[in-house]
Amino acid sequence: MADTTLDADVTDPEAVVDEYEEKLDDVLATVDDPVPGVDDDPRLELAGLELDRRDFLKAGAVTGAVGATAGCLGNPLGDDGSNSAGATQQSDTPDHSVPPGEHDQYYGFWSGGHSGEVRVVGVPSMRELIRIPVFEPDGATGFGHDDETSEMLAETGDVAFGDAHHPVLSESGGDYDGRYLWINDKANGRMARIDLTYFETDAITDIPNVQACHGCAVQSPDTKYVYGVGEFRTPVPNDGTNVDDTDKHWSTFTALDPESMEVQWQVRVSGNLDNADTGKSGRWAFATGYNKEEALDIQGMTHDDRDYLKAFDVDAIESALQAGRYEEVNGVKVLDGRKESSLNSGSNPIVRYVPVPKSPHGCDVTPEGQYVTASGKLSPTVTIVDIDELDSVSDPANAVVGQPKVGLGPLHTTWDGRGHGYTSVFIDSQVVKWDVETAVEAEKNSTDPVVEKIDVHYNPGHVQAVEGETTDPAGDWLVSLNKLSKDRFLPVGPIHPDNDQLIHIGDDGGGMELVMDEPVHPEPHDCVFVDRAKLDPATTWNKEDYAGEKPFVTAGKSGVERTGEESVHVKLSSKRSEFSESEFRVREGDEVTLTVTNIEGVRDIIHGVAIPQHGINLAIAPQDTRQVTFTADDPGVYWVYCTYFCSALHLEMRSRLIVEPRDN
Ligand code: RUQ
Ligand code: CUA
Repeated sequence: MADTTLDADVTDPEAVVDEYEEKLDDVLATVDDPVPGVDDDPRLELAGLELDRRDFLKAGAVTGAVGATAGCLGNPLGDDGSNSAGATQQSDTPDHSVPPGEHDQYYGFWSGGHSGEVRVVGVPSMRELIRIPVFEPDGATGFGHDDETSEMLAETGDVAFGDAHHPVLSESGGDYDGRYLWINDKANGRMARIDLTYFETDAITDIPNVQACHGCAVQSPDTKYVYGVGEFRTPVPNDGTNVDDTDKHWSTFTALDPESMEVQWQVRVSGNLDNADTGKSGRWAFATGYNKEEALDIQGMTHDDRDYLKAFDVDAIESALQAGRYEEVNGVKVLDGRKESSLNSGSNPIVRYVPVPKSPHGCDVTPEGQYVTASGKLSPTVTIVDIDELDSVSDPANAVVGQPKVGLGPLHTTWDGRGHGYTSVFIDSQVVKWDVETAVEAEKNSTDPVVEKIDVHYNPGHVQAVEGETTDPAGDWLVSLNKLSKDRFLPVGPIHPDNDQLIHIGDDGGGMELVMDEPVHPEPHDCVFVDRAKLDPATTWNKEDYAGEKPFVTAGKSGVERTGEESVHVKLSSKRSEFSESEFRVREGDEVTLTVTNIEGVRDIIHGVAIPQHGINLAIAPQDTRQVTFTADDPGVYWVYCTYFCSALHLEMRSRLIVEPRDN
């Protein structure tokens, strides 16, 4: 096997960059689609610096120079010297500002990458409204601190973090219905659901047979399934057997039930899987995949000039399930969807393998549902597949109906509902707008379909247009989620924020317009937007929603109840500005279950419960009840205090935990 590791002795920064560039050039040179030529403007404008687009990542070697000019940039937007604030005041510039007291038009849900959270952002203001913890505990909201949420985390892996990439919203009739949002955990093969009434994670599933759950999609139009896309190939079961027999290593495509969050079926495939989307009619789900070579290193994974877009025929899969043509593995029905599988040999294959240029990444279906696209990553093209053709062609390759050349490093594509695709191109640091029908009519590798390119700063991953994943995109705003911010913000140490850029796309005649930069905590991958009219979040809890699971503790029902020789149940109610008990006594060594209800019915009035030296931290919203269990090991007096500044007497909102020595 060829040596693919970097030269261990190279430490000179320039040499490291050169080596990276050479390897990238090698990989790109083997793509059988030609790389864009000299007709493209290769220069990327950076104030005080000129970089060749192809060499853009070399900018890492000159960050000192960029940093040195950061204080006098003053011209981040255009030649007219306007900055983003000035630009919004020009009458012909789309106004993204939302005055004090007014609301944004859209909710945006951002994945938080390895912060394991989802962030809620108002669009177009780009103000972050709140963060919803999903795979990691969060002190601010008490998630993962109370019994219920900490047990949910513990039972689904008990790992320190999750890597959340792709938020997807529940749909009814092809439109967002405001019920749920799902998000994957790439690091641990999990899928989580957020209840959009309470904006809280209410379920996590640890998916069997999957190590890295990457892509995420719901089956349009009515959310019949939620899909988790297993990326890494691992032995199944992964218990030390078959470590070297890579034929017994799998990537699987998983379908979960949206309500029960239980796995319904899995399809194991040839090669691996990456990102996903679904057709609009309910029949098809799609996933890109790189590493058709089933290699274990980068050189092997990028060896062949073709990979596959995989088209999963849901009807055929359900028929095969009904016919019992599955194997039960770790409690899950697994269908063999590999290329040579007997389930793929007849006239009704469960997976069609559509050849596309090597290592495709983004997988995106057009709003009306006619085409699915695979964005090239290592090819400068986007491959367009006609979904209806999948049924009529004998060779899936013939379902490819277009392949516009958009630029270097295409990653993801989104839609404006007016017939345009917008593709992020990572290496070129641009968002490229192209015309879908022109692309279908044009020759492959034509640049004719390209309508416009806009520079972004820098190296975009996902792009998302507002409601771009519905059948009826709003078409006014687009966000480019850029991985690197470099010179855009005050330097804050070596770990920089990413840069989300808001771009107005509502004026086809006037062109795309960069409106603002938004620094973001690492590392969002993807986002999804929904018009505010389609969500109806609660402002207080409805206690009926947890009746039978947890008590609603009023002042009259509060107190200490001994439940065993070494266990007590402490019940408290809370309101401004007191807990119902000014103290509660337990004995050394007791297991203490503490149940606290916030009896207020007024929105915004949250009470917290913190107990020093016990790690206890609850946040209780109006009409909510939270429970936590701990052991009172150390005799002494501990002040219990409210953590949310709830009233003028908030500091006085206290109680005392008294742990009496057991020998007394
Ligand atoms: S995938 S950009 Cu999960 Cu592109 Cu991150
Ligand atoms: Cu209740 Cu502060």
